[in-house]
Amino acid sequence: MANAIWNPDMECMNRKDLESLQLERLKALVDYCDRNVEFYHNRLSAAGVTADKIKTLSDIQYIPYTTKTDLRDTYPFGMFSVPRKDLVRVHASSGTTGNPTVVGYTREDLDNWSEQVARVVVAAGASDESMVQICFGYGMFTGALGLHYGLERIGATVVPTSSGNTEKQLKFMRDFGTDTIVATPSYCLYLAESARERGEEFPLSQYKLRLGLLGSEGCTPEMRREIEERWGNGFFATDNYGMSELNGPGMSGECRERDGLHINEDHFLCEVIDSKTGDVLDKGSTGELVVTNLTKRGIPMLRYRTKDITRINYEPCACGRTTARMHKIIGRSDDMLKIRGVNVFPSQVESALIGISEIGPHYQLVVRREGYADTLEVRVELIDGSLLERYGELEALQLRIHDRIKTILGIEIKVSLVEPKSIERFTGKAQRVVDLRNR
Ligand code: DLL
Repeated sequence: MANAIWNPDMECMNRKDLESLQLERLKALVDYCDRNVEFYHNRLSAAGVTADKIKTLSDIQYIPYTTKTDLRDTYPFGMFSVPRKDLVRVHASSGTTGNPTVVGYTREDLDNWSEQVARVVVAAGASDESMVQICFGYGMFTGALGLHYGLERIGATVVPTSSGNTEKQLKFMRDFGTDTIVATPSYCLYLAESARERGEEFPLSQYKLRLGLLGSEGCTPEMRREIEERWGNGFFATDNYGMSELNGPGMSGECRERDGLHINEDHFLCEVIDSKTGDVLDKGSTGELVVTNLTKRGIPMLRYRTKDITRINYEPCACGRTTARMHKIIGRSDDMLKIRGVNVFPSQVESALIGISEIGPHYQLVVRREGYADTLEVRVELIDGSLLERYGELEALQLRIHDRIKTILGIEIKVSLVEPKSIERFTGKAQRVVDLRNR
């Protein structure tokens, strides 16, 4: 796989030049929001902020945060800043409650978006030689079309299979010699599993798959190793991140060093805050990521609270890029389960489960309230269902898993080992948590 840089001028810029470009863009954005979006005009006026008050990047702290609730409250187009005829696309992300969040793109936005994705996929190792199967659902979700346009921009051959229809996905992969896959980590793993169910052996040597552009949901290093071992043949999985409110995929992605996700900093100005107090944290601290999309025009985003937990490393990378790198998403502040006062992220449970040969990579966390106490049940699938009848072995395995998870979380849990294939599979983002406390 190639080790190229798509836009060295931007990706390898020295920090001083980058920061002055960010400042110039930030001022222009504040002015633009003030003049074109009533919502922002009101917010900025109430806070006493105008573009000429922004003298340094740290003056961003005077701008109020924007949240998903603001987008929902102004559904569908209340935060758009251009007349509808200037929009060339809309996308939406479906939340679990209330109105979806709707986002709009001008032609210039689509152009910037493709550029951002082009950088991310080239950093991961894709090139104009790549044959890429996009297994994200095409539609209102930003994942498929976002990656599609970025990959076309670099000249890759795109195979837009969309999600689902596993048999056909595998057939095209074999027949076309697909070498790169775009999917969620859980779907990439599921495809490998499905190939084995057709009677193929791990590692899956009938396939030419070498590169995974995986994103849209978290993936622990342990799960990534599992995915790579199943596909075999040097399959190299990379992580990329984004969200529809910030265009979609393309905000950041890993290079071949896989030591953090390079942020497209000329487009995205990032801060890390304490999600409880809203205070901006020192560089390098772990907290909630807040992003200002410096170049977005259809629906501009000032200090958007992502709810994703990470930290940012500003050291230059061995790959030659100087852009800051965000750590893999550790969890979401709203995904974090508070169980008997302890913070629990699904990713912690995942890292405890991977590597135990008797169980598959599918799991679910079920939280209940019994009396006044919260309980956590971790449901895990066995690879061999006949173990359910061998009580001695089953109990020993249950205890081993229990102890591993308990050591990491520090709280009592219940482990249930369940039949193979009894936990629901997802072609999009996997849903790991079932919270029954408020039912
Ligand atoms: O998931 C955009 C995307 C598509 C990114 C394809 C990468 C690849 P939304 O549907 O709006 O957009 O969901 C955004 O998904 O706030 C994170 O919580 C989560 N997420 C996205 N990428 C990652 C990742 C797309 N690499 C929400 N790791 C975000 C962990 C991720 N979580």
